[in-house]
Amino acid sequence: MTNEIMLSKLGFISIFPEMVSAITDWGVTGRAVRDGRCSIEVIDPREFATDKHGTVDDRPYGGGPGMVMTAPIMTAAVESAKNLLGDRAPVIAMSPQGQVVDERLLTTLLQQDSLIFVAGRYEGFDERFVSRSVDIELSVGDIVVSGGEIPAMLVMDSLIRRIPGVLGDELSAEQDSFVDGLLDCPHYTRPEIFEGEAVPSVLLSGDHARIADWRAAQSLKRTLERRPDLISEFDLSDEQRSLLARWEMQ
Ligand code: 9D3
Repeated sequence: MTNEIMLSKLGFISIFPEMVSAITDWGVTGRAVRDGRCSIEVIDPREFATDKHGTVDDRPYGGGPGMVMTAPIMTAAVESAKNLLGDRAPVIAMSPQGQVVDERLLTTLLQQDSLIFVAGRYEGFDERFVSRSVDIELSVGDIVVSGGEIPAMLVMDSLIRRIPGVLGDELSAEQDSFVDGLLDCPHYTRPEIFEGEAVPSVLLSGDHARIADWRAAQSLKRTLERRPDLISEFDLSDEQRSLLARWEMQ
């Protein structure tokens, strides 16, 4: 990112706060946290419950199945997160009713210095909490999961890996699928022949220009075949356009 402000502080509000270890303890995101490239404040709404059982939910007005996370408790949890992360930190509630996340949205979220993620359980949040305290509702797509924690951590993972310096030796985040709008090319490693199937010879040629061309063509071909919805003529280069035109003739 060439922007002035860069994301470095995250909040994670959840009644299952230990789930955040999936991010903080493993891999690229774990290293980012250990190296101080980002920090994660974890808040359990149960801390703000007023009864001895730590109740955070209640029965829905109008009846029906399931429970609803209460507005007073979720509001207190967000206030607490804002005390830790700053008043202007956008609040993102994970919800099946939200906007479906993509890299374009992540690019705008990366330009905030702090973000607060709210994960729900049960049927969801009291709508008055959503309308008063939530800036963005995010979904991870048309799939039903058991709560907002894994969706929130999916988005947090994707954000953290795009913080400058987080990806070291690994492929740069700029080259990743979807950031340039195309699927990745196929990859091969040893052995050179596996069950009679050889590695494409171009990859053994040592001709780096030809290899780069082959990979770019494979990316474009696979995207055309598997995810034509990702191809917008706007951001194709002249070379890509002529490759596409050639394939469309065949
Ligand atoms: C009965 C209707 N269901 C709503 C589609 C109930 C329901 C299912 C799953 C209520 C909450 C949930 C929990 N899901 C999330 O919190 C969630 C989610 C998801 O299920 N799919 C995609 N993105 C997300 S973000 C948060």
